[in-house]
Amino acid sequence: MFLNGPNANLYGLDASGTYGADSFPQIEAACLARAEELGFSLDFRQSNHEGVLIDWIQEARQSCDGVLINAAGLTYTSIAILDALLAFNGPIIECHMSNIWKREPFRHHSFISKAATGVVAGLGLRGYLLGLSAMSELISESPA
Ligand code: DHK
Repeated sequence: MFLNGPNANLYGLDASGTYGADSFPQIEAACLARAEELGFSLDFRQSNHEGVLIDWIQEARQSCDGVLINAAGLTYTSIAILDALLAFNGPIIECHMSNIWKREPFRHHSFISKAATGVVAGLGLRGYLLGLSAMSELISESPA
């Protein structure tokens, strides 16, 4: 499962270019294509609502081998998302399109990193695709 948080649906529409030129549907299509190449099924979702993201992380406990998550602005505020991720038993990759440590200080501390197996940031869509490749390897290395 690949979860995207608030405002991720606006990627590509931001005049500053912080999140790259690709639109959210293009990012989704590229991720689904990469997952197909890697040979696993991908459930790619976006919500602007914290509780919905938490429900989806809980759902992943039953149905998914791994979780990739860009919690967007909730990265810096949501202990509830951290707790949901801590209850997930499998690899978790935290993704950010931008290099959050190069940005404003309030983006420098992620609450959810404590639950993450690894973090990819600053590489735009390329980072999402790298995250999928890493997830494929982590899942195949996990004990059955
Ligand atoms: C996305 C957001 O929407 C921001 O709130 C985060 C993250 C960074 C990203 O780089 O993908 O600060």
